Amino acid sequence: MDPLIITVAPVGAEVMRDQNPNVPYTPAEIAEECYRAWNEGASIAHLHARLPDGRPTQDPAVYREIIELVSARTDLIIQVSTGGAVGMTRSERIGPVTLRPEMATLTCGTVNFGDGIFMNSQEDMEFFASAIRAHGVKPELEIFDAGMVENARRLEKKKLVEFPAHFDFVMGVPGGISGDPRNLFHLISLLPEGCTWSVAGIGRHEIPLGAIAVVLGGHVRVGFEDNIYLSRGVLARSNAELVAKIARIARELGRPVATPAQARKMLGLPERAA
Ligand code: KMH
Ligand code: ZN
Repeated sequence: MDPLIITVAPVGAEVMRDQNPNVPYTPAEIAEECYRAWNEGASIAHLHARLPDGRPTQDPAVYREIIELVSARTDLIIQVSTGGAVGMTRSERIGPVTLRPEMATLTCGTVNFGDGIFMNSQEDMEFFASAIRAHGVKPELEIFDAGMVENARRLEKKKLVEFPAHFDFVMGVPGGISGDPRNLFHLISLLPEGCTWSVAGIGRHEIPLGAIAVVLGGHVRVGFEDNIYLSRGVLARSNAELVAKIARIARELGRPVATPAQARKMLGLPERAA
């Protein structure tokens, strides 16, 4: 089995410090969390940006600052969000892709997102897919519900994404597919030939679904974007604790953890210049 790619999602767009005081906001704080997560075995950083008061922003200047700080201290694969936050416009959301990071997310459909609606119409998806492609960035196809895999296939038919691609199953968002392990088996069964996949379980689903991915040969995303608890009722002190936990489980189960260089190879990304 290939080594396990661990993605750290250190901040997201929704979670705030009143829920966990360790949530990073500033570029320096986000970069520090990425550095600690890298030390524990993360190989991809799924980045969102925040303003100093914690509000989400897609401002490329803020992303640039985070990326420079992360890349100065680690060889993490940089993956920017094009999801941003519910309610952001397309042109806002695409902002960080103009920095030509190695990867960017591409959500393959609209989904209820708690009380909001995370809008990704066909036209939106084609806009994001075209821009990601035009900038030479590798997409990670975000799947919040089963029909989204079919939408990904439509994008491939239109030559807006290439297969085999890398998918991420986000499971347990209120409004999307639930974190029931049976759903993970179903999603995997829908994947086009040769595609790689990871799972991002929301809240209490994060580690159990991650453990299943470890066994099945998939990959795992952990971090405050998806889950703020280390165990029931115990807030994680850092994203690194969540990375360390899934890395420990992987090792116990006999699955080595990928370095960023190994992850680049598995994902078909060019090597990073030393
Ligand atoms: N914040 C969510 C509405 C992504 O990063 O591409 C969307 C999201 C997905 O986080
Ligand atoms: Zn995200």
